[in-house]
Amino acid sequence: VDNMRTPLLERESLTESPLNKKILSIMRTKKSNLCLAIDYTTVDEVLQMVELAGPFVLAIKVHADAIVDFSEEFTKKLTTMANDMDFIIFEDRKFADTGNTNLLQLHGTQKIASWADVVTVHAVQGNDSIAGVFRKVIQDPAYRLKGILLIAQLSTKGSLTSLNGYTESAVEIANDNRDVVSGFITQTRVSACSDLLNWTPGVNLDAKSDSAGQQWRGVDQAIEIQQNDIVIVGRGVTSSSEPVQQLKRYRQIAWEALTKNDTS
Ligand code: BMP
Repeated sequence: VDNMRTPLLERESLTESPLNKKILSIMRTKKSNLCLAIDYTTVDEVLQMVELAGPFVLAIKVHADAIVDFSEEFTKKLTTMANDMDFIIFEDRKFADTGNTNLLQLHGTQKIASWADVVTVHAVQGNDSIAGVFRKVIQDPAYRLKGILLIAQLSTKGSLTSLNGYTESAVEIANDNRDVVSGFITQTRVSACSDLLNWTPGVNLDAKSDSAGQQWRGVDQAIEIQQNDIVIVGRGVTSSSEPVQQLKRYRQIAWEALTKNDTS
């Protein structure tokens, strides 16, 4: 397999995106290309896991709307922990509406723009509902939000992102808005462009699927064969009785896979 990835150090100096510079720098410092998806439903459980995971991860991904006692207090604690433990806060909101509604939701009850570094956005709504709205927020120093990840491919069985042309159109939106789009959520690397990061969910070393459409594969497949940069792992860690052991395991395997041919 040809390595489509530029060495990390080179990418860090090449990228014009402050968010990607930060991500690549954290990756190299912590030797981690692991993002932990914490899909717990209470603030206490989420924060306890963040405390354990902080040292091992590049990013913590949450679904704010799945946390039943979500509050501003929670986001204050999370941002403090992110600053102290040097990780990126990733809210997996998957915005998918008109530009005006996206904006309302960014500033709505959860005030996502104020505490998340990066959010996911579906490509389905088209360029004009994405670019202007997110650019406006990202360029405003009053907000923490610094970039978006476009959903190029979903990991779920039967996902419509595999329909002809969908993924390619998502990549086109990213290429046209490089100051806003920091990368993709995808299964297979979708862009050779060195400053668009390819994040991949659907990774589990011990299971192949759940009973609700998720499809998992191993790190070799995700990083070496499919050439992604960052693995997103959820239940492989969060459902384990020994999460720290699993965090160390995923981090090591994913980092070795990423840096195998990296001489930087
Ligand atoms: P798990 O490894 O427990 O299945 O968690 C995967 C996480 O990644 C979930 O939070 C899910 O919402 C997210 N995700 C995914 O699984 N597939 C995608 O294509 C996109 C996602 O954001």
